[in-house]
Amino acid sequence: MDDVRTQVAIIGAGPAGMLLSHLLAAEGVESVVVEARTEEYVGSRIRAGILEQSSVDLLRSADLGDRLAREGDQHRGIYLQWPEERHHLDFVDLTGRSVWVYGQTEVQKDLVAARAADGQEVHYGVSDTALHDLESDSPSVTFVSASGSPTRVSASVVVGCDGSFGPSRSSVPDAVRQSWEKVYPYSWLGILADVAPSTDELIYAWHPDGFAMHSMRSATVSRLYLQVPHDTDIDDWSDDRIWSALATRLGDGQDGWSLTPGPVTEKSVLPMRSFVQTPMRHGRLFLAGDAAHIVPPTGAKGLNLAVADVGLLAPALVDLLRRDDARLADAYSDAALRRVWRCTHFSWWMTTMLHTSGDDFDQQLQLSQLRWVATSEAGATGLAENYAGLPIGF
Ligand code: FAS
Ligand code: PHB
Repeated sequence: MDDVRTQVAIIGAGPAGMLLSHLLAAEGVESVVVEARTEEYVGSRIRAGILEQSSVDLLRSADLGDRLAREGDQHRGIYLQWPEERHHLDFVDLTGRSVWVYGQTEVQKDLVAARAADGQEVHYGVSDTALHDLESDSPSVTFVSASGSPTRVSASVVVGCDGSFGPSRSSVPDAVRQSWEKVYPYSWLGILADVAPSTDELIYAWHPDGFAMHSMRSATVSRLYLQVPHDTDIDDWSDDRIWSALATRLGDGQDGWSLTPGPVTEKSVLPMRSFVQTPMRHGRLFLAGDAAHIVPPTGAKGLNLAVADVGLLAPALVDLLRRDDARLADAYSDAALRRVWRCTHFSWWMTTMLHTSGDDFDQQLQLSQLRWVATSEAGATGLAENYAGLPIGF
């Protein structure tokens, strides 16, 4: 067994794990990151597209904002749409905060580059990851390295940043663990297309056929989504069928607006669920990001919640390990969960407001909600405040 000693053992090299290692290193706290996949695989996953103000502020404060400033696209707000109507919500006018289009793949690239420059130890391609002695002062993580070597990382703290299928969340004993889950009866069919966006800012569209969204990744790459039944087979959706449904639901031809189709370069079906597990700390194990919670992507909160968790956890671990001050660490779970539940509610609200269920009464309520949010400053401010992101530590 190869033995490694560090201060913080981080499981998962996604945005939560890599950002945590970066913030800890900036305060002189060492970590080792272990990751089941290859660096290339982790970096290639097409996921989140929107950074809220709080995430941008944190990345900038951590010297991770240079390329974001050059290549990110700052948006003032979004459009809400239903047949015959499209309304712009201006988050800056309503709350003074905005959002950025900057894909998770770009955030991951910036994190990987920063950690490499710093000489961060990341073990990619590991297997048989296991957590040990989490209720002692000397917890550890064991795994088999990509080269086949059984390895133990001994640390003062273990942080599970291993997403919704990693071993960390189940390492919290059943006796103290509580979880909530809601599975939605629909999924998102998402495409990437090599075509300039047909809109300047995101369009969230309610339509009797189902929800649709027009997002983007750059001036030449569009990202679009369709509500589909949750057991949808992607092979049933040709590119032509996808573009035709997007045109219908996004209002092609409405008020002179048209959707420009283009070559589809990636398509996938993303199931939608809400999941929260408490507590986000047990003994010397802390959870951050998808390891503790999952939100449907309608509120653009998944990545931003992971960033917010880490923004709370990093200073807590620095205080614990550098100053022997456990107050922030003891408060971490409750503090993180306040935002987790706020974002879980917002993501559920956006999802149930915009996705059709076939129930006519529900559809009347949805249209009434949309009209109220689009025309009432109070309603619009409520959406804007949640979408553009509450200050970290809310
Ligand atoms: P991640 O899942 O990114 O990272 C966890 C890492 O842990 C992974 O790399 C995994 O390989 C590793 N791991 C797991 N088990 C391990 C083990 N046993 N040993 C070692 N490593 C292990 N969010 C949005 O805001 N908008 C979106 O549009 C959106 N789309 C999404 C689409 C998909 C298909 C998915 C799955 C998620 C999407 N999300 C979206 C949410 C997503 O962005 C997450 O919130 C974000 O990746 C969270 O980051 P992490 O917590 O780091 O988890
Ligand atoms: C995306 O661009 O992938 C995206 C944007 C907003 C969302 C979800 C996904 O709510």
